[in-house]
Amino acid sequence: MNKLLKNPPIGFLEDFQLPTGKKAYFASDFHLGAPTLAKSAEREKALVRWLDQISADAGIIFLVGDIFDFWYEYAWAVPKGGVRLLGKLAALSDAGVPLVLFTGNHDMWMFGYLSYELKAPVFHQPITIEINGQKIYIGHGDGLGPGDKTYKLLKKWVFQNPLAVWLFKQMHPDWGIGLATAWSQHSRLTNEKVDDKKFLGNDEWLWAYSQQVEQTQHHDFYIFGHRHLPLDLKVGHSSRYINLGEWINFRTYAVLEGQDLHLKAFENETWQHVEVPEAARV
Ligand SMILES: [Mn+2]
Repeated sequence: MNKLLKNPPIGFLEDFQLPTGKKAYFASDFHLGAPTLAKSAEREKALVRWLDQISADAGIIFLVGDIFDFWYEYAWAVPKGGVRLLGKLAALSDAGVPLVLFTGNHDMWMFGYLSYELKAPVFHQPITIEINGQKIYIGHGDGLGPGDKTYKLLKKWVFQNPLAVWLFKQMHPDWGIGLATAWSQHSRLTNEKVDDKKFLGNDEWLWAYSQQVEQTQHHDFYIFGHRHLPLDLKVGHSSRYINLGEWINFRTYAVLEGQDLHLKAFENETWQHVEVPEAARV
């Protein structure tokens, strides 16, 4: 396991208090840079409008992975793009809004630069936090739950392998970023359609994972990205699994107001919850 990819200490989140009247916001899977620069630019501007809107009452903002379709930090270089989003996040951070970042399977190679610029912790694995008395388990979600053996092996032996990460770093950034971008864009994102996205019932692996964690340790909410399908499902007696969806089609996010968490969509009137059977409903 690459030491650089280990979680930092939980820091200020340990005893974080949301100021009265403020809310906690959660969003993931922006995939900036994909599938084309033009489409990404449109999405990035929507993200800036969203951040402008929520800045009125945001007490903390969680960005839960796959912010970039590809991200890798060299010693002196980072990929082009994302400057509007990063500028907006930096401004929010400078104005005193706490930011918390998670890496996803597309942008796991964050080694301190964004953490420094945005004054935000960057987590590589899920964490447990408590806000407004609600215990929340939160992470991107890649490599968790049953199945996806190929990815789990790749993550362990290639993506997070210290030698592989070091070898990649030896490549000139034009080659490294070029190669990785091509690889990333050949993945599912470019081809996926909203219609293909159906609730998989008991095969929803992050739902299964949430139920498994809940058996040993109670959390009020399980919040993940990665699935690209906005879901709000019952876990155990009183807990919920929220999937944050994505910003290519849905522009969904979650907001914690008081003790309740809601899934919402930004500038997307036609969005509705994914149809799930009665038993899974919250
Ligand atoms: Mn994703």
